[in-house]
Amino acid sequence: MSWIAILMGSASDWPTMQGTTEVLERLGVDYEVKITSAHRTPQATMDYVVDAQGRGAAAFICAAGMAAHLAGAVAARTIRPVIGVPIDSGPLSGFDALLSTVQMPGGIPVATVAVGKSGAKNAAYLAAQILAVSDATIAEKLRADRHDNGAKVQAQNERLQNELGS
Ligand code: RP5
Repeated sequence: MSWIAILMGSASDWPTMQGTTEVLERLGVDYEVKITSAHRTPQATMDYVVDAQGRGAAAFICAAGMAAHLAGAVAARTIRPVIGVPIDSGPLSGFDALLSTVQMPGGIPVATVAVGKSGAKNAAYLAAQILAVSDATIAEKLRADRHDNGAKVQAQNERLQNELGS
């Protein structure tokens, strides 16, 4: 069974990254989540990447704030897809983490999602979409989720039109 490895640089990233685990659970995707830092625990981070890859992790989601090098460091060590979530911690509100995560040199990609909570959710959707290429059950859950999202917007519009009396 394929699963997703989620890494984050600090416990302070967890409130944001709970958005990732909530989506993965809804979509029936297995995952592990670990606090490990490119700067503060570099060897443990590399050891975990090798171990997780050996145990079948299909993709890595890496969240970090400030000088966010976690996703890039992981991408340097694996050819599994790496998704980077820039966290809006620190005085620059995530702009620093966005640039640190997205500006990878050619050949070592990090699929970088939006800063903060939306990015945390989309990292889960993107990981699920990667698994859905070869997993029909996850593909069906993704289709149902898209349908529900559309239905919510339509319901919002109907309520607005009723309020406006149109
Ligand atoms: C990054 O520095 C972490 O990913 C976190 O977003 C930020 C601040 O870390 P803490 O000082 O809260 O541990 O490495």
